[in-house]
Amino acid sequence: MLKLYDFLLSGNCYKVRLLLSLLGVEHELVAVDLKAGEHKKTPFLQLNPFGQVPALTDGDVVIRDSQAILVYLARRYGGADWFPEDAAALGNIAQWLSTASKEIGNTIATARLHYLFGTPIDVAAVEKQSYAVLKVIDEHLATRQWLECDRLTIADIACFPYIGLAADGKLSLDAYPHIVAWIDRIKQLPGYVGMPGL
Ligand SMILES: N[C@@H](CCC(=O)N[C@@H](CS)C(=O)NCC(=O)O)C(=O)O
Repeated sequence: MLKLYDFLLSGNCYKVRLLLSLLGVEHELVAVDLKAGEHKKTPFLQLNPFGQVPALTDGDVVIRDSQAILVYLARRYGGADWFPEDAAALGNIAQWLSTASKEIGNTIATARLHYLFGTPIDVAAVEKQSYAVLKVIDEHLATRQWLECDRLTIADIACFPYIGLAADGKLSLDAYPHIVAWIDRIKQLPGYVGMPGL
């Protein structure tokens, strides 16, 4: 059985739970006790030597990193629409996987880490950077329903959680109506599941 090594409050774990649910893939959730430092010890380090959740096992396949897991699940269990073969479409989707990891991870997700888990940050700087990222994404979504390919892909699933959880980082989405509409569209999807804060 496919196993997701998971932490309930992690947006990176949640994006994998969301795709699994949208695809209807049977799986087992294995809770990793981050408070107890379980992710920094063996046996978890054998799954991800970087000591971070999520990690996924599917038979002999072991994948770490939420974006990489989305790629695997899309190709293994989703139709071609989730992560197409076409070179331009692949590149267009991959740019958002990268954006989820860096531009969103270092800003909007970091603000949330600060307010929920007490991680020290330069609040004013992170806030400014977060709104700059949200502005770019809102402008991108002004002329389209989904981030790429005129349909839901793993680009949307990768970027959605921390943007949807912006309020946890005391960030307002009021100035970004296209993002708000995109969040609503995702929440209407058959098979959608939420998490605390969403
Ligand atoms: N790029 C990785 C980042 C994973 C990540 O930051 N995981 C966090 C939870 S959201 C974690 O395990 N933090 C604990 C730590 O780094 O010690 C991904 O997308 O999966």
